[in-house]
Amino acid sequence: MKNNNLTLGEFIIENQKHYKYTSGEFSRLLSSIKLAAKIVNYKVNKAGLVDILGAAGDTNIQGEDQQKLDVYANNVFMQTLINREIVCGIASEEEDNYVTIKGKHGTNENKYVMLIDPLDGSSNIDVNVSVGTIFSIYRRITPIGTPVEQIDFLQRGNQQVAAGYVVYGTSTMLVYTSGHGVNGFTLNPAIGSFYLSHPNMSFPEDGKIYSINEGNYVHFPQGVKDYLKYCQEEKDDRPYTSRYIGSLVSDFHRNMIKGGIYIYPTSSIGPKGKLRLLYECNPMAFLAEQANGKATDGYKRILDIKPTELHQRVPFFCGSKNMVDKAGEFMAKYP
Ligand code: AHM
Ligand code: MG
Repeated sequence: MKNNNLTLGEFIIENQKHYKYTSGEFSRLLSSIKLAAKIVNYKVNKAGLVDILGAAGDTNIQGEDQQKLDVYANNVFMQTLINREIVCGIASEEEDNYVTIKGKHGTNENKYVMLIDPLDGSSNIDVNVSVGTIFSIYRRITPIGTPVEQIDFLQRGNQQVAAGYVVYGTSTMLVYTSGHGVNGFTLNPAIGSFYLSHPNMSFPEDGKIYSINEGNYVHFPQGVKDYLKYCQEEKDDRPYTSRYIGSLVSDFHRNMIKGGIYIYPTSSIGPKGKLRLLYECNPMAFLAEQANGKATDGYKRILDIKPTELHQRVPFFCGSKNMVDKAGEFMAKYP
């Protein structure tokens, strides 16, 4: 089939041949994510019209205010997957603990766990800037037929079966990998279908964009400060361009298309960084590597880190290979 007019549903069926296990469970899981994404998209697009803005009053486990749309997106993704009994467990950035799903006959027969950041960058909602959903899928490691355990979620990122994001932007896109490259699908809102619009997405090896919250400069480690000075130096093809939306999915998406690096380092005010290994860094790192890019914590590969807790934070350097390598050279001077 030609790529023209290929819908996400058709693409998933066509690509079933890549999957080692062809029970259809994985395809149905992707279809459920697609459905939940459309529901959240509808609500996000209406955010300015209805009284849904502002903090819901709750505080999530990281001690941050939850916006109402965070809560909504979390409920939609959780309920869609729970009702369809398609995974054996879900962990969400918005929930303290993972949720066990027993499956159709209470027999725990499903084999996948999903981790999700239902609405990343939610501080951007009330100013009409793009937000996103990030998801990550693993095969469980505890035996089928038993309830999931925390170790099913604390797997290294290199064990991911699939990962992706939805960006609710000027147009809404779903971008995912199942380990065979990265493909992007754009939602046609009139019809409600995602179409393959960006086949085989790939980071340019080099880039000229750096994305970091420079307001925190004084708090950054010396390696990061030195790399930023390098980006700003007038030499060769530099200075680079600074672009920071403050919405990881959107910053990543732009950098993948144009070439660039995203950095959320440790700092004196956030000694572990801000981003969560399981819900944000691992899925984005898997996508980056599948798209010819790279992701490290400044020193080592993100996907090789052994997680120790569900809401663990790590520093994150992600994007065009040569840029991540160059930043790594500066970091290596201060081990
Ligand atoms: P969130 O999960 O609470 O939305 O936080 C993650 C977001 C990322 O999308 C974004 O890149 C970063 O936080 C921005 O943080 P800061 O405002 O500190 O630059
Ligand atoms: Mg987040």
